[in-house]
Amino acid sequence: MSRTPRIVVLAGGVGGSRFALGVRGALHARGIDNTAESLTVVVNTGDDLWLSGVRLQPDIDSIVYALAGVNDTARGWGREGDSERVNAELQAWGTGWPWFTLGDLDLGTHLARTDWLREGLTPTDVLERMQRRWPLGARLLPMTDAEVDTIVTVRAEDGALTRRMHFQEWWTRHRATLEPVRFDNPGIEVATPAPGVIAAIEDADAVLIAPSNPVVSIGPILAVPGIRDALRQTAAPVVGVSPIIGGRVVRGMADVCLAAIGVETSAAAVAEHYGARAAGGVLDTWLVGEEDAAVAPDVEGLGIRSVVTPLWMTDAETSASLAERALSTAGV
Ligand code: FO1
Repeated sequence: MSRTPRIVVLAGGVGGSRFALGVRGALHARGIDNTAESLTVVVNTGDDLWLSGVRLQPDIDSIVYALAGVNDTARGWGREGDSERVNAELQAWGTGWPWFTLGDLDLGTHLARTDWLREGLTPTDVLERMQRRWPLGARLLPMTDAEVDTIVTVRAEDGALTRRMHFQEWWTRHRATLEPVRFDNPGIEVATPAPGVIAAIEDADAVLIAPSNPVVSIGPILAVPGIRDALRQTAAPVVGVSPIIGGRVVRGMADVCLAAIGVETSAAAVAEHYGARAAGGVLDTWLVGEEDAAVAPDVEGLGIRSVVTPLWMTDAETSASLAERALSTAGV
């Protein structure tokens, strides 16, 4: 391909940021300098929440901080070298959640975002402003400008399905130990894709689905009306990367989420969940780990091309190699 390729990545938090870094690295390695013109990342906003009067967008912030090189790599969220003085004061006032930490630098982001939202800017405008401070080498778009925060229904001890809580409470307070029965994004059925999302998918040379949580990260993106149809209709190949390696989740608690929707924790089962584009799903190709080579024929049996390749993203180099494999698999 002689002109700069147009790549769209659908992404959630940690897996999404590592993969986005990898794609940016792979494009750099190909001699593409202005990767922001080449790479669009459509980010999950289902993890978003209001807390202590500010709007948090955890997946957006994880990807912004990672691409800006200011993320806390050990913890996997928030800013590197952050302090927690304001958080301690908020706790003393009894606001916020005692199990949820808002770092001082991170709070600066939430305050700026909330200020801009109050001025009338949309989440897309806010994200565009954030990218003026830190050139990220990618164009980031929220999946939608609507507030569609994920609500988890858990099985109460007496078996009744009565307890509902915000995803972040289930995830960070309960560490996904309460059995989830369903995940909902109230209002998503009437949400619209953020400006630029559909055009990016339509005009793409390749669409890549990051190895993010299929249920609570990629799930909400695909649930925004119009996005699934755009993926089905684009001329670009759609290549997904398995978040399951060796039959296990790489990080997070995706296995619990998958079980709740009746999907086994295996590379083949997640491929089946996304489905073959030829059969009304969203995938043309599925990258599976070498550890999962045995399930490759099952994936092929679903009508999805299966490519066995190393999937571990342990550093910038391995992330870029994986991204390069996804790009070359897509014929880009
Ligand atoms: N995760 C935690 O496990 N504990 C926290 O206190 C916490 C705070 C936090 C604050 C801002 C932010 O953007 C993310 C934060 N996370 C925290 C991560 C987040 O809960 C999840 O890991 C993601 O939403 C899942 O992708």
